[in-house]
Order: sequence, then C-alpha cells, then structure tokens
Amino acid sequence: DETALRQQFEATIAADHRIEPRDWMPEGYRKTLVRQIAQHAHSEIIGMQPEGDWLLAAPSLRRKAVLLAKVQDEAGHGMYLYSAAETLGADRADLTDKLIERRQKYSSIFNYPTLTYADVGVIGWLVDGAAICNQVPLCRSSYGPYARAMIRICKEESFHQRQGYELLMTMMRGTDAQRAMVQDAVDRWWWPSLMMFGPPDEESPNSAQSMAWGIKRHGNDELRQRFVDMSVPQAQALGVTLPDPDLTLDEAGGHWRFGAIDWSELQRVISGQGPCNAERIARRRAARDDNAWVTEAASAYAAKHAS
Ligand code: FAQ
Repeated sequence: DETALRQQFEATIAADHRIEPRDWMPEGYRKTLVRQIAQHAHSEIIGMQPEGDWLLAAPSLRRKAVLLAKVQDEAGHGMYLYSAAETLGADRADLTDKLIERRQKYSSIFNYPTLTYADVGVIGWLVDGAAICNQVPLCRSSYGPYARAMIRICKEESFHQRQGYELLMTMMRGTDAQRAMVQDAVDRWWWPSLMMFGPPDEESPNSAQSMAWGIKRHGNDELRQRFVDMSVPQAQALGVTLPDPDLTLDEAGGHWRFGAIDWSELQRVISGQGPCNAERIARRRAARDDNAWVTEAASAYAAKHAS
C-alpha cells in the first residue's frame, strides 16, 4: 500500500541511494524532476543559438571545428536530458510544445546576444564554468537517470570551458583591439552568469524541498559563491577586470565578496523581456514547424518496422 511505498522512498532518499524509473515516487518529486530536467534540456537546445550564430563567421578553420563540436555537444546534452524526462512519463514533443508556448522555462543566460567572437570565448569560460559549478553536484542527484546523464554532460562541459578560456587567452595575447573585445564581452556576461544560479535562497521557492529530496545538493547562493571564488583568480590570470567594484577578498573566510545583483533584471529576462527572448523562441518554433515532415517520416518508418 501507499504508506509502505512512501516509507521505502523515504528510506532510499535517507540512505542516499538512487530512485529509479520503476520505483514508486511521490507526485511532487516526479513533477519537480520533470520541471527541472525539462528546463535544463530546453536550455541546452536554446543554448545552441547564441554560439551557433558564429558558426559561419568563425575566424579560422580550427575555431570553426571547435565551435561546431561544442554546439553539437549541446544538442546531445538536450537529447540525454529529454530521455531522462521520458523515464518519468514525460513526452518529448509535448515538452518542446510547452517551451515554444512559454509554459516551461529555459535558462535566462541564453537571452543575451553574442556581439563579437570574444563572446564565444566568454560563454565557454563563464557560462560553461557556471554550468559546471551547478551541475557537478547534480551527478549525485537522487534520481538515477538524471544523475547518470549529468556525468557525461559535465565531462563535455569541462572541454567547453577550457576551449573558451584558451580562446580568450589567445585573444589577450593579440592586439589592443582584441583585448578590448574580450573586456567588453566580460563586462556584458559577468552579471548574467551570476544570475544563472537562480534567485537568492530566501526567494527560491523550490530549493528547500528539492534539497530535502536530494534532487539539488546545494542552495543557489552557495553555488554562486563557489563560482565567484573560482572565477576571480581565472580573471586575474587572463588579465581582465570583472565589472564589480565591490569584489573584495574576505581574508578570514577565503571568499570573494561581490556587489548587489540586479534581481529585477533576472525577473525581466525570465518573464520574456530579455534582449533576445522573442528571437530565440521564434527560431525554435520555426525549427519544429519546418522540420515536422522529418519527424512524421521517421515516426511512420518506425511504426512500419514495429508492426
Ligand atoms: N533562468 O526556486 P528556484 C547549460 C526559475 S546551463 C530561468 O530557485 P530551482 C549549459 C526556476 O525554474 C543552464 N529561470 O528554482 C550550456 C523557478 O521557476 P519555476 C541550464 C530560472 O529549480 C552552456 C523559479 O525561477 N542549467 O544549459 C533561473 O530550485 C553553454 C524559482 O527558482 C540547468 O538548468 C534562470 N537562471 O533552481 C549550454 C541546471 N533561475 O520552474 C549551452 C539544472 C531560476 O518554478 C551553452 N537546474 N529560475 O516556474 C537547476 O539547477 C535549477 O533548476 C536552478 C533553479 C538552479 C536553475
């Protein structure tokens, strides 16, 4: 009966073992996972756009090959994540429709434009860097398929982060104009990267329950602080200035204290008012509609072979 199943679920969580697709789980646990995994999958797929914009304008064949590999990885991450959501009973096409109809979210960060090639480097360094901080703990998430998908995703994100940093290092060794491009990109992406971690803990409606269930392992503020502590020395090594006059090292705690984040900007971007929200969704909608015949043909082929 349900009491026994619930006890077994609680015991699995308490023992820090994994919940698997066939196990009983509370409806709220399933819903929270579908919400977070779908949002994560949508972010990977929408996240192909800002960098994809530079594929035809990469400055060399080598840079183009690297960028193409990265953008393809992001498609793959979206696919693993949609598969993980399917193990919870979600339907991939339905999730895509919800994204396009704005009934499900994707990360705020992908609503900013990529103005120069330095943005490709800064996305790798800061956006993939933030993604790694946030996602490495998710490799221990309590839901098995999500945790396992995250292991491979994190390995690929590490490559993405390093390619970004290497690109920026190369530009910083170049001309004054290239150094100025890098600094300009850092100025534009720094604060939005901090917002990727979500609202502060006291304004995060989902954190407490998600942490109790072991879906999330740390609060938003703790991960944001880890990211800042990791990024400041990297900025120093690179020779760029982070656009925050309040950044100071708290010698006692060993943490970099940072200035106030403009939370109204995050709210605006999440609610659809960011610089590129309309463009991102329009492109995703066009991809779904223009390629519907491929999906139909593949489904007809699969049905024929199954029968
Ligand atoms: N943007 O109660 P919380 C990548 C929403 S990395 C948009 O704190 P939660 C790799 C949140 O959904 C990016 N919405 O929520 C890549 C909730 O709304 P809801 C993707 C945000 O879930 C790199 C509400 O605000 N990574 O794609 C944001 O406990 C380069 C209240 O927030 C992941 O998704 C935001 N920044 O914590 C690809 C990681 N922040 O659903 C291409 C997995 C919050 O109740 C290029 N996800 N919201 O209507 C997570 O760890 C969590 O879901 C958080 C939010 C931490 C994002």
